[in-house]
Amino acid sequence: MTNIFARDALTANGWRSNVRLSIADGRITRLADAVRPEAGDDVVDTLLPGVANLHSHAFQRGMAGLAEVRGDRADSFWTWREQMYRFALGLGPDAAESVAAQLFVEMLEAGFTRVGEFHYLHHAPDGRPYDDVAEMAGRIAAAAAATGIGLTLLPTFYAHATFGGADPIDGQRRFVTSPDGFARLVEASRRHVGALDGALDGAVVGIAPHSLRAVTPEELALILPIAGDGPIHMHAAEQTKEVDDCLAWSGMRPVEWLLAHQPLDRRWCLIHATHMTEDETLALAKRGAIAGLCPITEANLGDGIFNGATFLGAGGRFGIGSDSNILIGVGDELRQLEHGQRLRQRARNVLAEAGGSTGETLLRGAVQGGAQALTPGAAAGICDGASADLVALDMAHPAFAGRRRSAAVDAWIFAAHGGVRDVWSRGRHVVRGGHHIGREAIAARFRTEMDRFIAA
Ligand code: NGQ
Ligand code: ZN
Repeated sequence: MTNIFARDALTANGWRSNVRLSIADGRITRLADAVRPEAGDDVVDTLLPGVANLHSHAFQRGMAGLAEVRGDRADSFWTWREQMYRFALGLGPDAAESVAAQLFVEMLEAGFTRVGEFHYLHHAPDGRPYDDVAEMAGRIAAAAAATGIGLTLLPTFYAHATFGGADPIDGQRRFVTSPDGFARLVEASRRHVGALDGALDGAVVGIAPHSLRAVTPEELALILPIAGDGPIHMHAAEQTKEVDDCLAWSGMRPVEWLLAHQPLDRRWCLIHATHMTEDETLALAKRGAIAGLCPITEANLGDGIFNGATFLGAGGRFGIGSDSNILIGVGDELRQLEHGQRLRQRARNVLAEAGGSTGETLLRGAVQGGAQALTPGAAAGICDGASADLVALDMAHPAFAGRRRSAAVDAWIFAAHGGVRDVWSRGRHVVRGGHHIGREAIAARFRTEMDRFIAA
């Protein structure tokens, strides 16, 4: 049993002062406010809900910063993807696990308490399944268990190079399964996650049909039932070329096609949804699916800017993900999201409600949307019965001088690097004084694996 006392806490019902949380079995069992701390309490200043990072390809953290050299052709998302495939082809299970563990430490230190791992690096480098078909998924689960981050594993179905069922290219050989093979893979992934039940309590397994590029409508129909009641995540409309190719294939744009053929209800999360018409934007907002925005990656890959003002204005729900994992930060993602809107509209405070703090609006939105996308049906934020996923700001940081409550959140997002002091994931106190408790050993192992891999 842990008890946390906070001077200010952003609860699911707004800011409260002198809050005392009782935590048992990873959940908040009691929330009282206007009380005093008791002996043995962990006392913090400003307590925020942890954020779910709804979209990650963990292995890509291993190539962060290695694709920033201009090539001899015009560089684009598509040339980056060739480099990424080359990196992916050589990464074995031990190296992949060390990258994932390092990444999850960085996520926790940033205030992400759960990760949605959109996992498609399934097979051995030669393209053959490992003896254990979910070997690589098992490594993701092991990294999550070792670091204490909450896990929503989204095994990915990937079968084609582009629209219309084209054969996959050789660089995609580690990703490809048949629908039957995918069913076995999901089953085996569930077993891995279940075997780590003590360390991975609250883990969720959903599915991720990769994109309309990589999955035919017939395959989509076959694999959706495998999700059970887990979440369904899919990339859509990230690049304009993808929109053009989809139009050429079907006469419809990717989100338009999905709106016409799938419910896109609260179980769904569309990753990126960058290029939508006004009609698509309004329709998606109305259906209740999450727009899984990955602002730093979308900027880094030159994808484009999501129409946030229209989508949020229509009641659309969003969450944030770090996708390529080029840089890990809760504040950084939310700042990039809002700054993109400002550059697009040449205006300020675009995504806030009138009179509301932009940072707080974005943080609350990302907490709610992230929970819907990764832990369907569970309570989100700081409230009775919710998972104890909590972040305490480092109020001694100069960025917070004289700031409290929403002003502290705005300072965290817009005016600081770092700023997190403590993090609890499912009640486990894994970040203390800004450092993850396993940071040194995990970073040492990551360095060894990367030195070996890059030299090879
Ligand atoms: C991914 N990344 O799944 O990692 C993709 C590239 C693909 C982004 N879309 C791979 N940002 O599209 O086949
Ligand atoms: Zn992605």
